[in-house]
Amino acid sequence: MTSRRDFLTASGAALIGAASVSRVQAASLPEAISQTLPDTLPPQAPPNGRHFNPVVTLNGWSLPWRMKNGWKEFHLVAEPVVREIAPGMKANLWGYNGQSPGPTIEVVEGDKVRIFVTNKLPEYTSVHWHGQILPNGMDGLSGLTQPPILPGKTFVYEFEAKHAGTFMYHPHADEMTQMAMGMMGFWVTHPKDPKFMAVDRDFVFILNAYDVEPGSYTPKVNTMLDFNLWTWNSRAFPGIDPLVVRRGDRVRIRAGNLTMTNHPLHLHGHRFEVTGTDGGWVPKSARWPEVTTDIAVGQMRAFEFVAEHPGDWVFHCHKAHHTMNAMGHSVPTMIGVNQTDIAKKISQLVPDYMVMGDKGGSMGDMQMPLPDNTLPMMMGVGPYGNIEMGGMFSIVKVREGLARNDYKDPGWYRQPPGTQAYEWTGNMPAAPEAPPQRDALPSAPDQPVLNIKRGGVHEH
Ligand SMILES: [Cu+2]
Repeated sequence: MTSRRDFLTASGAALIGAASVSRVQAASLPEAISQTLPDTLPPQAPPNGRHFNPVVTLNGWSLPWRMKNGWKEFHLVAEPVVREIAPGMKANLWGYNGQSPGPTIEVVEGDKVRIFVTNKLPEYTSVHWHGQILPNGMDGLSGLTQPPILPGKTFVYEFEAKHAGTFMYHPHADEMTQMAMGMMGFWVTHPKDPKFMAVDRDFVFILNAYDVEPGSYTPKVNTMLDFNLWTWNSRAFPGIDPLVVRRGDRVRIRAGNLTMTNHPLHLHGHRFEVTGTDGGWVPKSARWPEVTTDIAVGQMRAFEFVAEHPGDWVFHCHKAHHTMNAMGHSVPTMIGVNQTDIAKKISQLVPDYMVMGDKGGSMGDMQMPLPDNTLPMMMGVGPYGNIEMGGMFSIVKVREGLARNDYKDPGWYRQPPGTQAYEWTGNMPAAPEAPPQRDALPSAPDQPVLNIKRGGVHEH
């Protein structure tokens, strides 16, 4: 693994000699930096080019560049990677520069950007710069605007980053397979004026999803809707880092949706406003207060709030099955069903059979034998017990007096005395009873029992 710090030092040294190189030499490939850990790397001020306030990629990093004759040059390598989805589970994915998703690309409005894309996949690919206004031939549509990038080949994309905002990149070649395998990345074009839309903390992540059968390592690439791992930057809770902010900070969160369904992102304890959409910034007069914002397929959203209230505030997709990990959806509802007798009978046939959820779930407590390389459906342990969450779930940790660049997990919040829910230990009043029925209801005529099976097509 090459650390970003090492690279920046090395590229700084290389730049000293860069002024005198010829155009021919300038056409040499920039170093392809790789990162193999799923850690959130702290943001670093740009070493050259126009100044900007860098973003924080959740469980990810931003790609270093080199300046060459006024061009900002990046080198993406499309390749197979191993991504830890959460501690206890790894997946064989495809991505860029050692990771899925690939590194975030950060440029400034007006930058001339040159991206070298080397294909180390076993099949052709291309890169589409989702949301950018650019020349048609740079749009990355394999077969339409360019030939495919064959295995072993390198293509060059060149365009000006015309508009500040939130973008993504992903292949437009064998798209269903390549996106199901994790090929995608975030792109932020910062405003020319670093004071415009300035925030104290700016977090970015991609909403993505996988279908990895429990016990296996490679996603199924023909799945259309029935995914079983709902992830942010190819991480599932508790593998997603917390969003650590200082009380009083103005915080921006940007998310882009490359799954096949929408995600209503919900934040506890604060009201926010959507400040950026696919087409750019939302004027102040057109914003409204929210605690949930839905992000449709293919969309990017930026939203902002002032972190006024200290605490551990949950931030998650509000689709309940998107805050669960694999194996969640073939389980029947068994609330109120006494399964003791049936369990005895079934266990004669299936020795490992267990009773599930007759008191309403408690899946976080179930001691189920799991195959290797899978995550429990609901996990994460908090200061008061199981959190019983997975998937698209994290915690915004608002704390007093953090340093500007401090993103370290501060641990659990301690609620001040008198501000936490508590157990009632006084007397219970007698519950009122309904008066006895005077007339029994007329009995219904005999009718055939309809057995209507719910579902058919399930939306996920
Ligand atoms: Cu969701």
